Amino acid sequence: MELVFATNNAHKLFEVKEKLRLSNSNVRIISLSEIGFYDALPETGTTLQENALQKAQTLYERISRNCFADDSGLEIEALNGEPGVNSAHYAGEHRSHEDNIHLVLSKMEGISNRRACFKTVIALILDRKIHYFEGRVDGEITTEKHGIDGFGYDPIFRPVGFSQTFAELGLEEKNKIGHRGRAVEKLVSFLSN
Ligand code: ITT
Repeated sequence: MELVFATNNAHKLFEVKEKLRLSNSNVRIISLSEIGFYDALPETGTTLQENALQKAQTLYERISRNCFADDSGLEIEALNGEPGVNSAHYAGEHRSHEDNIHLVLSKMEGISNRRACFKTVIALILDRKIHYFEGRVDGEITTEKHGIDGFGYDPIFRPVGFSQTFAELGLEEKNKIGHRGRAVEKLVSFLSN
């Protein structure tokens, strides 16, 4: 089965492809560049679910093919759930991972409650019907960056039960326990039933 992935984030695309490869799934992911779709995918909703649906629906309306989108965010308890749905442009519209990390670390300076979680919502449009799949991983925000793998906030997020950040653990481990990996597992199990 072929599904177009409505994302402009190359890291997400790679993560999901790897997860499907290791799950021996028969789902083949088609990227936006493979179908020559270069337009922006708006995400103006106030929740991950709204944004995931908005991205998937924008694409579906244009190409009429089965597709899905992923909207993800980091929620930090001591910052009342920030950056949350604003994770991509927390430090401004220029969407710099470096600046976002810097802003989180400076807001967290001197705060001892460092609990946080990553959440993913996948919206799948299959034969015109909408389905949602969610994934979550709990952890904590480190006091400085560690590691070079991954993207976004990975260098400052240490999942519960590990002494390394996602950026140190690497993709295979992140995909086993992470928010996106868990949501993709649910998607795969839905599609195989
Ligand atoms: P698309 O909407 O094109 O898929 P995006 O980068 O805008 O790509 P999101 O809105 O879902 O994707 O993600 C918001 C931001 O949250 C993202 O830019 C990262 O900064 C952060 N983020 C999401 N997933 C992450 C992950 O697995 N690890 C670290 N940071 C992540």
